[in-house]
Amino acid sequence: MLEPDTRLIVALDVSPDRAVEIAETLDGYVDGFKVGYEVVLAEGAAGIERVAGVLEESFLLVDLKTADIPEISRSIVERVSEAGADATIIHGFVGPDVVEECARVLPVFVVATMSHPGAREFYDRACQDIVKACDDIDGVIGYVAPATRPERVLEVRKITDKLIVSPGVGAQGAAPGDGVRAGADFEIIGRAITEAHDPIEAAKDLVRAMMTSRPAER
Ligand code: 3DU
Repeated sequence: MLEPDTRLIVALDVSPDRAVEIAETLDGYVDGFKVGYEVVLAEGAAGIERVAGVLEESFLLVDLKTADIPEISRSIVERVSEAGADATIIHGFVGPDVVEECARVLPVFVVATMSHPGAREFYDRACQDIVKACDDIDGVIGYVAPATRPERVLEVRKITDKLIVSPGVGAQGAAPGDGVRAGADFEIIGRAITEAHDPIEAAKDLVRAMMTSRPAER
């Protein structure tokens, strides 16, 4: 299970070889890793298996932002599960039937809204409705909400007691701690670590910075 400790999930949007290397080095130090299309398009499910294979302690989240009809989404999640993922990410805008079907197979995080500026156009308007519609679904373990707009994290936190994972720190402009201070349990950080000269030091610095701005335990 994903337990908050460092509160850092590292997004490994890098080649499978590099993903394995960073995962091996930071396993047990960070709470989790996230892999997605960079790894899967390079090596298919085998790329996920390789990363899962080196993790002894940290949680593995597979992020394909699945957004198809229920049957197809379910079969995608089945493959992701077989490859060794502990959880996966499903878009919320597709509706609770898709989320429910996927959550029968593997624990899921639902995207409530996204971190880029364009998410204001459409996704933000659906954010509260998505969380309300998905919160009673067994297998939904949490939501993705943006550290770049902490007010959205707050909005999600008011509705749910489930986990919130928050991307947008570092390369996208949010500061370490912006997500957790607004009520997220974890921050998902990619390029600020994977593109750093020393990813281990970068991860440690980010965790220190997050700790100093942490809210009281909930
Ligand atoms: O910007 P970074 O390099 O720290 O990476 C952020 C990761 O989080 C990346 O894998 C991206 O796909 C994911 N993500 C968002 O950035 C924004 C979202 O709303 C959802 C996921």
